[in-house]
Amino acid sequence: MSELKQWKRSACPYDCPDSCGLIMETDGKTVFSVKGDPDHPITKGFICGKMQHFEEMIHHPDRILTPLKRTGFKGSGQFEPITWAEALDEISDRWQKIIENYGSEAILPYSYAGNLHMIQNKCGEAFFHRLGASRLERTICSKAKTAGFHQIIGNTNGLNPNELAYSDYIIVWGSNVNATQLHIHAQIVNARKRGVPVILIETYKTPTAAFADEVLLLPPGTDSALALAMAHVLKKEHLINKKFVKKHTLGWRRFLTSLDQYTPKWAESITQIPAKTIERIAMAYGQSKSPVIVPGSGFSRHGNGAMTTRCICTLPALTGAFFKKGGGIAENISGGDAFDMNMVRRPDLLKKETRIINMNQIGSALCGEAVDDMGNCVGSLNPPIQSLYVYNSNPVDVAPAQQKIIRGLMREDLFTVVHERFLTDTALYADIILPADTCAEHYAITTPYGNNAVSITSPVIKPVGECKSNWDTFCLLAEAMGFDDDHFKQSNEDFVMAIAQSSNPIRDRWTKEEQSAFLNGQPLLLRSPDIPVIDTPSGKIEFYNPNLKHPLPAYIPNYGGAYPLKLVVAPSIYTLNSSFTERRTLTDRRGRSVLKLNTQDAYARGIADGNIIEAYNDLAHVQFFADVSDDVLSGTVIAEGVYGIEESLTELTVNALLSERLTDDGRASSLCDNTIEIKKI
Ligand SMILES: Nc1nc2c(c(=O)[nH]1)N[C@H]1C(S)=C(S)[C@@H](COP(=O)(O)OP(=O)(O)OC[C@H]3O[C@@H](n4cnc5c(=O)[nH]c(N)nc54)[C@H](O)[C@@H]3O)O[C@H]1N2
Ligand SMILES: Nc1nc2c(c(=O)[nH]1)N[C@H]1C(S)=C(S)[C@@H](COP(=O)(O)OP(=O)(O)OC[C@H]3O[C@@H](n4cnc5c(=O)[nH]c(N)nc54)[C@H](O)[C@@H]3O)O[C@H]1N2
Ligand code: SF4
Ligand SMILES: [Mo]
Repeated sequence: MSELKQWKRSACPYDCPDSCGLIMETDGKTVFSVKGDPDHPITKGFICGKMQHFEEMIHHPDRILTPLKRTGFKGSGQFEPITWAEALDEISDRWQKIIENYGSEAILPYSYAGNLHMIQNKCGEAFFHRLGASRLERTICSKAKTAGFHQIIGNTNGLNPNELAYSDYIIVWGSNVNATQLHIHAQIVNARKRGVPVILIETYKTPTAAFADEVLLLPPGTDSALALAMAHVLKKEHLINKKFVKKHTLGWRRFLTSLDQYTPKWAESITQIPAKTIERIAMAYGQSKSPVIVPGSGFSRHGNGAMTTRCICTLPALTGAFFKKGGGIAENISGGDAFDMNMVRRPDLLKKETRIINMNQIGSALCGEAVDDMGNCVGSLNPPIQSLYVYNSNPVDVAPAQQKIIRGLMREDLFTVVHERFLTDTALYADIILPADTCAEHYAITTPYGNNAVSITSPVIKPVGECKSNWDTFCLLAEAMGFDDDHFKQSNEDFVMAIAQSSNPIRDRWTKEEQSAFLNGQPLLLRSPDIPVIDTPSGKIEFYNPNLKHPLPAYIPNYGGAYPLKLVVAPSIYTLNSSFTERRTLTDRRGRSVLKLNTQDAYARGIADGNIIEAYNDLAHVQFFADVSDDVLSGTVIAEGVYGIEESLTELTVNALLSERLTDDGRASSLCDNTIEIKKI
């Protein structure tokens, strides 16, 4: 029996900084419509186009509703339904045999951020620690940016989107906020109405360019030259906040001395931005009271990504903008610190240090190769990976070196399990598929990475078909493997409440009323101090750091490569990585898979707008449609959006052209630092 229709709270589970609060109209069985939660302090009733019809995803006819077993060859997409009991038996039997023959490190989990909610995102780590499996280094996204922050400002908190209401100068540094940081974007639109200048620093004219007063395009990977030249101008024009620098930073004298070499003229030769423009922007930044930088992650997905982040951070450090209301960096704020993540991750269940495989090098790993940080083969993996368990991710479409990943997944001796909602390009290679649920079907804790509004949510409908959450699935797998730990015997609801009720100094700052409202499902902002606490080992911003390879922020070129065009991958406003591709209304609006290239580069190769072109490098040959314009600088090529193999012209997507090289620090992906050549076909 269905209940009467009513609106219930939920929270967006996607890998997006905002983690919006949602309300869903439901009768307990069906979700009829989805809106932004008007009482959520950041969402304020406003969500992106992707989530406005989330009910279409929940009740999509292509959703996987039962466990499936492969019947055809790997990749054929032929499966038959089986029961959960059969699936669990098969998985536990195969794993027991693999453990006997190769040891437990022959099993590898692969997950990222399909579901960002705290328990559903991290609960697999506890299970695989207990199993003694190889560990996955989860660094595909922005760990080089985190490492760069650590090198200079540590864990110092940044701004919430709402605080941009006090900013008087905004630099959006390599973020397509219009697509990826919706509530910051809304604040930027408001700020412009107040007359606040908005500067965008990008590799191409993204949709956000339409919302900026000035767009500075530079070749990918050159931002640190721009940042250092801006710092040079701040010094030359006496725009450094001496009081702040003396009191709150370390090594400022050495850093200021090093700036002499980084003149705007020098930076012009690297960034193609005229020296006069660099001077003007730096002065406007330095003369503002509360300038804010809104950084994206694209610039950090380069061989010099951590260093670039560090160089950008020098600007609010020199001006003292960090301590100004609405000033500093709109980043480094999250709800994560308010909970004990180890209650979910359970590092204590790891009985001995197990092998670590970097997720950006999954292709090599599946092909049995041990590789170094530059992705070069240095030997064989021992033991080889005999089983891969994928959840919350779609590596065939999102990870680099796509051809290698597919080759690895084709191995007859590899036992692959994929826990998914749809038959993704990765699930096609599974031996067993387990059906995954959605945020409407389970309990969750929301800990955003772009603001600090946290919430707990309950299911609004019963699970669709036989779908199960990640938590419930890992509990069943634990039982099938004979683990008797109480941890895996908690219900999803009890686990959420145990975490939500555990004491934590950040949540303890709430009043008693706030604490009980939170436990009753009210999304609430955490209280952060008015002035951020500089959270580095010295308690100061560290311009000089003798423990690093480069003790001072410096210009280090990115990796580049042998081919003439620099390839950047960027997000699409209509989809989110490979998620949302089941929704035809969104993919139709996104259109076909194109490479954006400059008019001169196209002309030199006899390419016209709309032509089919082949992009190639040492890794692969991939075809696209050409999108020719001056929105991109000559020498740069852009691939927006993650496309599926079915939508591609050559059974490969742009990820086949991306290398497995890791960044300078943070061991992150260098997805935006690859080179290609293009020809018309
Ligand atoms: N609609 C939508 N929303 C999303 C996503 C999505 O795919 N679609 N992805 C989600 C995820 S996983 C993440 S991590 C966040 C990311 O969101 P943000 O961290 O805000 O970053 P992006 O918008 O991905 O920024 C990438 C931008 O960096 C630029 N870029 C690349 N290299 C350089 C460089 O060297 N210098 C400069 N200045 N710019 C460079 C690219 O042109 C691109 O526009 O967004 C999330 N939200
Ligand atoms: N070409 C290109 N490549 C990219 C990027 C790009 O912009 N361009 N972006 C990069 C970035 S920044 C990132 S973070 C990565 C993201 O890589 P991923 O985190 O792998 O992101 P998605 O492609 O969204 O895949 C998530 C999958 O998880 C599934 N899923 C969702 N919820 C659940 C759940 O509760 N349980 C289970 N078991 N599964 C669930 C979804 O159906 C989906 O197939 O991609 C990277 N790769
Ligand atoms: S994808 Fe991002 S902007 Fe859209 S509803 Fe989810 S959290 Fe909000
Ligand atoms: Mo990401």
